[in-house]
Amino acid sequence: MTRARERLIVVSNRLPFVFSRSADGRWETAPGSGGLVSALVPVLRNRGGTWIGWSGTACEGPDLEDAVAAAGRDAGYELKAVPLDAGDVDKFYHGFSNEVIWPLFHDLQSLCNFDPSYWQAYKKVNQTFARVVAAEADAHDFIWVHDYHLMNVAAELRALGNRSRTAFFLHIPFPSPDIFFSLPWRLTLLQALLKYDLVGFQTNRDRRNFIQCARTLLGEVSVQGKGQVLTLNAGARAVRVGSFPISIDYNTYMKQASAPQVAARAEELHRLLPRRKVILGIDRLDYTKGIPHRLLAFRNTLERYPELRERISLIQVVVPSRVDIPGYGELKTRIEHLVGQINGAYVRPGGWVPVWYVFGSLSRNDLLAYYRAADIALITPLKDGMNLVAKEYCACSIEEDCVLILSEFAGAASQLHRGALLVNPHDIEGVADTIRRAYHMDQSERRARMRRMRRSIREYDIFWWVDGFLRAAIAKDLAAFPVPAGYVEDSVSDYIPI
Ligand code: GDG
Repeated sequence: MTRARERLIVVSNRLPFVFSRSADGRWETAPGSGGLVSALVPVLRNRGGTWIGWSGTACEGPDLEDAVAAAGRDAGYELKAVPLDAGDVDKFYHGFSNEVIWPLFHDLQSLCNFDPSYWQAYKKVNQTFARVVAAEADAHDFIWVHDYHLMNVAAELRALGNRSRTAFFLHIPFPSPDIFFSLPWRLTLLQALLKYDLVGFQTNRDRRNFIQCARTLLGEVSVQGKGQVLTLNAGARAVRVGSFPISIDYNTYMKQASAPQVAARAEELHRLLPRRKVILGIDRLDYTKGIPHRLLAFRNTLERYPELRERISLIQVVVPSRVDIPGYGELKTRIEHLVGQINGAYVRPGGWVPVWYVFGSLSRNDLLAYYRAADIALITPLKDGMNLVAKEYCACSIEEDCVLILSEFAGAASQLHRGALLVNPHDIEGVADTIRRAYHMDQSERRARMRRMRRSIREYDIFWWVDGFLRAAIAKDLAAFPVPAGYVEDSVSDYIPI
């Protein structure tokens, strides 16, 4: 049956819910976490459609299908689970996705494990996804595939004879040719990406890297256009390539952060930390987030600027993530060791504790309260596609009286460079000096900077992002997509304050 109206089919590695068996054998459903879920749930809730992804558990069965369908009914859009067995999950998810693509695309080549069996599993799982999508979609539907786990899906769909319009959005950075070329399957993967009708990146830098890789690997490539969306011609294929900086549901964050219970919790945090400025870091447990570097910078601040002792406290929230992947356990140990060292060296028994460390997920209310309570957000990833925490922090800073310290290597820097204090996360003393600068910044500068960032995030919110992406997929005239005001057009050197 063909539908008259194009339906939106979102495809991602995981469904936006986590399914687990309770002690009495029933399935329990909890909302998923992470940047992709935060960004897309409001979209499907608003527009309706279907979300296809893995349920997060290897035990499939009719009762799980019922639980998935019921979660979809409650959420207001359809959910469809892709069955994966434990072997698939191991080599595709833990292996190729998280031991090859994740480190490589974050410029951490030395952490890659290019095991050939990982690539085989990646191809097989992408094919499984494509089969589920092909069974669901007809030629009128619009298939929007997300992220680095599923770069081969369009190629597999085409091999199955599916002709729906397809688009891909990469939530993580795309590396420069020097880095990308170490991937043994670089040509196949690049050609697979070119099977999509539209490929979207977070920043112009990522898009430029992709175009340079295509030029070098394929030779005859030309690029037409100017602005946010370009056309890349490679042989007979014309593929749209765009930069679409992802954002947040600004109004909802702002409204929820204004709620009395959030304000009360934020005040309570301030009461617990009297007469000092609260510095906040919130990250998934991941080596790309630069948590140890940040702790070293905080320690350096206390060492070199003794007048700030007892005047600042760092709340570092680390959200458990990918705990089964080698290296993540060691990272946790390293972080906890550093926290222990700093607190051991500087704590005032019965009084000031320099680092408040939380390992766990915060409730939504607490997350908003932490954002509201923090005088300074210290967001210093070594590399990040965008970093939504930075945008959420600004949206929740209702009094506009706080400072964002942001890594130059977060995609968010290309939008927030005029309001945030940008830092190189590897430069421990530079970050320490910036913490001091943020501490002493006067109120009028704090307000002016925060207002500028909030205005930009309000204007370019998640609905702008979705709308722009979907329009770019269907628009005839790409000249209607100028680079948004305030965005850095091209290279990182345009906004690094050298
Ligand atoms: C990937 C890319 C890109 C965090 N702690 C808690 C919590 N969170 C939520 C935040 C935010 C999300 O998780 C994290 O998003 P990020 O963007 O910061 O990072 P990744 O998960 O690495 O996301 C990233 C993103 O995709 C979107 O494209 O920006 O670059 O790596 O929304 O609020 N939520 C709750 N409790 C917590 O403790 N409830």
